[in-house]
Amino acid sequence: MRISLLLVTALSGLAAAEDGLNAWLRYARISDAKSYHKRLPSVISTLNATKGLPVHTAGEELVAGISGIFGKKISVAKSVSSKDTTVTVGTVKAYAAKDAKAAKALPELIDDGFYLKVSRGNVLIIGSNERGALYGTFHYLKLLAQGNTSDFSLASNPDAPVRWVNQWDNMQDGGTHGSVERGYGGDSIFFWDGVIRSDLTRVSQYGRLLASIGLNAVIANNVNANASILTPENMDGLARIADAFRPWGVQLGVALNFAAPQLLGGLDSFDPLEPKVVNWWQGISDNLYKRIPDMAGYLVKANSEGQPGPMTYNRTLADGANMFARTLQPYGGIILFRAFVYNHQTLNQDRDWKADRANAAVNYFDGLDEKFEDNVLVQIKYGAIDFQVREPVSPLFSHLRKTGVTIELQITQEYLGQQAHLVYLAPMWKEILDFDMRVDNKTSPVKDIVSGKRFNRKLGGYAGVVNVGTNTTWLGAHTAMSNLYAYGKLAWNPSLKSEEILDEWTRLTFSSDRKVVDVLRKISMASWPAYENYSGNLGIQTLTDILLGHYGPNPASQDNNPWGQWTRADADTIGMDRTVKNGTGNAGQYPPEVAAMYENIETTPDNLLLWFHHVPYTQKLKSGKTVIQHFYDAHYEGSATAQTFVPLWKSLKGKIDKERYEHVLFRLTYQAGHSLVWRDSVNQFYFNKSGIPDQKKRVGNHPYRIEAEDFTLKGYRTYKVSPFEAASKFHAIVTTSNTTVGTATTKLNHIKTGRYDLAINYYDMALGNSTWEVYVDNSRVGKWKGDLEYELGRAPSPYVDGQTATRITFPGVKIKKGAELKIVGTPDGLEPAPLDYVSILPEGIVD
Ligand code: GCW
Repeated sequence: MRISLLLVTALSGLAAAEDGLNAWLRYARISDAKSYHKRLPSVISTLNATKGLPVHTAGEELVAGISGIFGKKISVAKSVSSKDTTVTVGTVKAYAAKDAKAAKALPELIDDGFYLKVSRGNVLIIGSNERGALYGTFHYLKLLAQGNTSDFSLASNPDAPVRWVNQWDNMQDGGTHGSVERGYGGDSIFFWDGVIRSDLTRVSQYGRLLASIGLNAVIANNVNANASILTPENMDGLARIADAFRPWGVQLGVALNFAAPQLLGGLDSFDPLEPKVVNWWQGISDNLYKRIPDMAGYLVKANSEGQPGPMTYNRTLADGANMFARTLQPYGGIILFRAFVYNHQTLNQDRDWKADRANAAVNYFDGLDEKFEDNVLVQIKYGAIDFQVREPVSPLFSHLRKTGVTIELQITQEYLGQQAHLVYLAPMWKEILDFDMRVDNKTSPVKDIVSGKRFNRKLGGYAGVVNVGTNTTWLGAHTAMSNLYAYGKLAWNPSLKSEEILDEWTRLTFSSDRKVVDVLRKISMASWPAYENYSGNLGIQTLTDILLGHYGPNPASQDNNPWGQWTRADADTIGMDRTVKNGTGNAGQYPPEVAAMYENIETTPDNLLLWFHHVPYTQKLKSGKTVIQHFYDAHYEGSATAQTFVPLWKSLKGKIDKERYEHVLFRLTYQAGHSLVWRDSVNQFYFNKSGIPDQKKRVGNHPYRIEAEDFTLKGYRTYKVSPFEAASKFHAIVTTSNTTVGTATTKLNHIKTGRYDLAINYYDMALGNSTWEVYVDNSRVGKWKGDLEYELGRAPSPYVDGQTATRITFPGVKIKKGAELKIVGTPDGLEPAPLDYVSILPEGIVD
């Protein structure tokens, strides 16, 4: 009963406003809908459907889809006459029971695969299992939503069996990083106040989205796991989550805290070789499977970033993983054991030129390949360190041959703009998946290692850290959902092209209008290269604040701490020497052909130069530019590209519903401004460090700017910003107290009378909502509030820094020569209405 109620709510959301809840499953009415009716089936026949299981769901989804898209009411029929045009959905087994001969003639299907045939209104959707039948149904509905009713047939099988989602949801808000660790779309849809939410409507809706892109399991709780997930009450709650997912063919898995036997079980040890510990875990698995017979398995982060693990007892990682694996074997479950193992406390960059976090995974896992149980998969982040804007593929992919692996991708944009910047990630993932590791000098693309093909392994696949939240947009921004869509699509078929995935997503999410599709493609395909250009190029990593929110620029934070995301930048040189010859030896962890490429500076691609080599700023790249000039140019180019997103999006006005048009416009405008913050911070930082001027004389030279500290100040005072590069000329102004209204005035004697874009750079901290007003000759041009912390889900910061620096622009303001420009800042809470500078920009100039 509960399940069917959930279904009804999930489906009845279809007619709701365009708030993003239905993402790409809107089933929006197509133009000329009636003209399709005769080519559509008139009844639905579900074979052997059981309420609460995917074939039954497929029937309901067909009803909702065909009615939404075409306004045609059809229903699931008990019996079907030969006169009816019918869409038949079921499993191979059910189909064979009806028509053994026809079932024999089906093409080969592996688990989760489906066969789909459309022939003049008669449609056959046969899944290898229930889930496959639902996947085939979604495939058919996606075609219908794009107006495609043509006859065709297709057999589709997944490239890999494991296509999981990891959510980093905490049991309790205020835990590590709030409700969802590195989540930018609101609170957890699963947990609140230490327990599983009573209303799991959003979980069911999430299951629907995941099923529609072929994803088959979810770990709902954070890998930094709270042992309390395993209390009897929470196990009951987990069973409710599993119930909400089951109609969609999505299985539930659980992230475990290695020390739970001690933390929760009251044992005096969590040593994986101690019988009482093993028994304790067996009891947990038994109890979970009693409640969730189809549970997918476990996810474990051990001995990493303060998490407990087997090494606490001098046991190997394999000892740890196998302990869980054995408790799962009676039930057919699997364990994903993370390779993200490193010590974040002992690495020392001054003491040891050879210390290198990038070496950790191979060092820890070497020698263990033969040791893992068959149901252990090692889960490896795509790069050797941590979800940076560009990393070489993790060398560990080439070391494990017997042990199955999953590749961990991050859909939530932790280091990549936190959904406040549009960054379409499929092109980056494709580069990773297509990268040829040349194991044994043979073709070895990462995608074939992951799927199991390259080393003949049965198990393998994908784990995507998604981190949706209660926001109706799921991820915090409508456009960020193209990344979730692409993740599912690539996990099913990594050979799809980034552009084709995107176009399909756009048509389903926004509109099939040619212009809409073109514009989103232009913006999206340019977005990762742009972000790389303005946030960290040449393989230096995302130069973000790694100690605080991982969001805005702060290059200095990379170095001189044990986190190991070092740049080793000094006055003359920059980059990590990872060669075998003279550095950390990391290049040597790759198979010989790849190792040779990275060892040699001549053959290392420019985009990874500083990942593998330590060079002078004057080192010449293959392009002929020096490293430092490339930095300057790339930051200007990247941020210039981000400026183009705004007019491109504006060209779609009227073609997108108002709600989503405004939402996206707001973010793209913000991104354009913040990309300038990135550009100027990173460029100022390296100019300051190297002392080498920009050949094009842009860095540190901004003729349209007036520094706030150069205004006449009343109630405002000059403030030295830290890190220095987060402010133009290193200074900002703040109100003299948090109750004093500040006024900053200046005379615009240097400009000609005309129309200007008035750009104001200020800081919006998470400590209050200051108000600013700007006047030209005492007439008010605008007023705004510092409330971005509510508008954008990105990590909040209480500082005047690169995270909070932002820009607002008032376009086309009429200003007379000699006019008085006045800004009034009213502090709020602890936010002192900070201002950095004003730019008076002639038309067409952005600076
Ligand atoms: O990227 C880092 C994140 C942590 C995360 C960790 C991991 C879940 O900053 O928030 O913890 O990686 O992947 O375990």
